[in-house]
Amino acid sequence: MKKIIFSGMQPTSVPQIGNYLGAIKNWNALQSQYNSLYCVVDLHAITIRQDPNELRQNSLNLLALYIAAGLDPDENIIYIQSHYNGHTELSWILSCFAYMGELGRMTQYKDKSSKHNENVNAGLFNYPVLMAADILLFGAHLVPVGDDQKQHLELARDIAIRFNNVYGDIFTVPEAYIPKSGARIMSLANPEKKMSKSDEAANQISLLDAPEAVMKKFKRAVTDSETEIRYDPESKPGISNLLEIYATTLGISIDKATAEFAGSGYGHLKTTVGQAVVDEIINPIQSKYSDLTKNKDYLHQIMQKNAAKAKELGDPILRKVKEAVGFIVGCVD
Ligand code: ATP
Ligand code: LTN
Repeated sequence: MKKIIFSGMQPTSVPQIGNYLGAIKNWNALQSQYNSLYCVVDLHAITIRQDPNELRQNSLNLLALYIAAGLDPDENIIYIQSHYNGHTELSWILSCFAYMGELGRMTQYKDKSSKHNENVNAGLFNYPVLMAADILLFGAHLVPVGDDQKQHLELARDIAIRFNNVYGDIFTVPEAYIPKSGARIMSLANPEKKMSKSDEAANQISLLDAPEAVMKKFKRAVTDSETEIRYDPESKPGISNLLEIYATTLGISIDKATAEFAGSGYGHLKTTVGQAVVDEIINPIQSKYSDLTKNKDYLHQIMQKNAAKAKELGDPILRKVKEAVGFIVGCVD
């Protein structure tokens, strides 16, 4: 039996290259060795206010983008989180095993609540519990994510262990898979800040940006007042970010990438990295994406078929959890 992977992404906007290099690229690499579930986490997205029509469109587009970026929809369970109610059911149960103190310490909660201080809702606070439910519902062994999700993964593990200590071996304790390079791509305009898909367009490279726009953004990338190309995220965040994008895009080491640019100027670095991103990521994804989005029937079929597969996998675990905590199961359904 293959081990299980679960990962997901919020349909908050169009994914950016950080999402690709930190997460989707590894999903692609791991897909043949695992039974994988890749989810469009629309329930998580509403912790920040969303326009309903945009959310619907973004969710469908993200599903298409998963496929365009290389995930095989017949080999992986690619689906929409709200299409299977097991997520919310388990989330409630797990919220009774998560402490206010630990949830309050989550960096993402602190960041997002200060950014959206007009709407610090309980969903934002409980966000990591729903994420733990996503993972534990399927007995996932491995969770490939970027560096910013490490703390949430730790919490999911703690909740699983805490629950198992009370009720026996119900949950698989998941491991995070965080890549050595590409786990934290920084904004091109402000290399001290993580690149984010919900940030301003100028600060990120969206996977659907036109190739010319991508090149323009790379040419404008903030660097420093020196001339030497060297990997040192502390003192040279802009240059180091460009080297990291280049190395991860081509699947080479940072050392090799740095050696390639020995003696070059910053201008050459920027255009070479931009071109690599266009050739390796932007063009291949976009050429498949436009066909896929035209084929709504196909996408609907995938959503339907895969939500059913997720339910098949999740329901037996959910039932075990309900039995364990003392619910009356089996007499109604
Ligand atoms: P938002 O701006 O809506 O919070 P985001 O761009 O931060 O979005 P998420 O949907 O939160 O993206 O993350 C999806 C996946 O991409 C996660 O595994 C996350 O760790 C990874 N990821 C997000 N940003 C980066 C980044 N800058 N570098 C590497 N990985 C990233
Ligand atoms: N919180 C994640 C998205 C997410 C996720 C998950 C990732 C929701 N549920 C389960 C891995 C496993 C984020 O990237 N913001």
